[in-house]
Amino acid sequence: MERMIDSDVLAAENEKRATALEQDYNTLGERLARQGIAIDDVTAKVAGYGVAVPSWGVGTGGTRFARFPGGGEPRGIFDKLEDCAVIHELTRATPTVSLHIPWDKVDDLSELRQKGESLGLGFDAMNSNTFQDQPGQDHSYKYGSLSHTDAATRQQAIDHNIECIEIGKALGSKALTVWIGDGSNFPGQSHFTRQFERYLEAMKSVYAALPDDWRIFTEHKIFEPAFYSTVVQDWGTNYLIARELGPKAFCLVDLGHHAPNVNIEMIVARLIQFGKLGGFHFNDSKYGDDDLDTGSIDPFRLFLVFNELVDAEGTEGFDPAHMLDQSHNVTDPIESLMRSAIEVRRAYAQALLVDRAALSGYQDENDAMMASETLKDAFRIDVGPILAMARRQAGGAIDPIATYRAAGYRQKVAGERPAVTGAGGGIV
Ligand code: LRH
Ligand code: MN
Ligand code: MN
Repeated sequence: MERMIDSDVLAAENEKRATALEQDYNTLGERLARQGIAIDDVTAKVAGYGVAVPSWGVGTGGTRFARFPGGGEPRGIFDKLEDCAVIHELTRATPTVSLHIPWDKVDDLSELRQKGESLGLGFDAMNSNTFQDQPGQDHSYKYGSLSHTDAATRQQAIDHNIECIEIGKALGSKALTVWIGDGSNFPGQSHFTRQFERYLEAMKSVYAALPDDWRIFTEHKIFEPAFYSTVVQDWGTNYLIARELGPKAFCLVDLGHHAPNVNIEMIVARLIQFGKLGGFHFNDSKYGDDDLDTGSIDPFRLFLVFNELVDAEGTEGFDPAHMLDQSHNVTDPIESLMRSAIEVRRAYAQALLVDRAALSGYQDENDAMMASETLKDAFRIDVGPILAMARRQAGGAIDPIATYRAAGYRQKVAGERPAVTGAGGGIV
């Protein structure tokens, strides 16, 4: 197994923090035991929870307005995989990577698969890209892709999605995520129904190319890049798509793709109830599709989403894919992704601590105060020692960010990888 972080540095950093962690873990264990919870059971569940890292997240992405590259930006997919491996080595929470085609240029698929194996990484859902034009492509997506009025443009978008499935097959992926930017900017520009019909028809061709053991995830987003109407704008449309397409089609919820204050946890519950929750793109936002670190703005909302997921654990066919989707300018992307991976695990751990029997009793008795307090009681527990212990027991870092800095990884790769310029727009 290739290792990116020096094991001596990792051991020394863990050594510094081991005694304090033991003490904090034992104290928390005593507290949870009084509630009838065995801390080691929670730690084991947390240790088994993984979230995929987006390959596009390890570059200094930035916003749609500008990129301000940092040192040691990955030059291609192999460098990106190494950066993803750092995240997993230290957090032990990110065993898979989600690729984006053609942002990730892949010439030799078996070499890439082997590289993943040697780093201990697998490949999660493939992401297609028909929201940008690529150099040399025959038809422009300026007026849409899978829903374009022109059949040849739609076919080009279909072919691209099928190519993503083919690449994914060679890498061991089992899902395709489709997000399109199609929509309109002015009232009257597009016929809502005919446009959606074209989209559905095109998606049926993509669906037909899915292997039996694959799933297809469609991702809704309220607006942007289209500012008047968007073809797949909300979970309702998304649900219709999943139903129209068939049993391998599911809805993907990107937390940043909703209007402010929308009750996302309730959307999650609805999709679970009707068997169509496919997965998540975790991130956080204040205003729109901000792609900020998960849990950095509203950790309570993230906890409420996980509360629904834990509530549904064990439901037949319930197996949502968990992925991060973030990209920003002002932090080291590896640090931000580690923080997000830690935060999703934190929300999961807190949700595991909810007294579900008490909660459902209070719900049945219409005791709004105690029901709400039952949830908040779990949210208020500092589960940090559980997260740190899960990492340490799996060979990761008690403090991933401090260890990453001590290892000097960014400085090392900055010396090896040529600097890139900040010109050009960021990703959407
Ligand atoms: C669209 C989106 C989608 C893309 C990614 C780069 O805003 O969330 O998931 O594939 O960003
Ligand atoms: Mn997304
Ligand atoms: Mn997005």
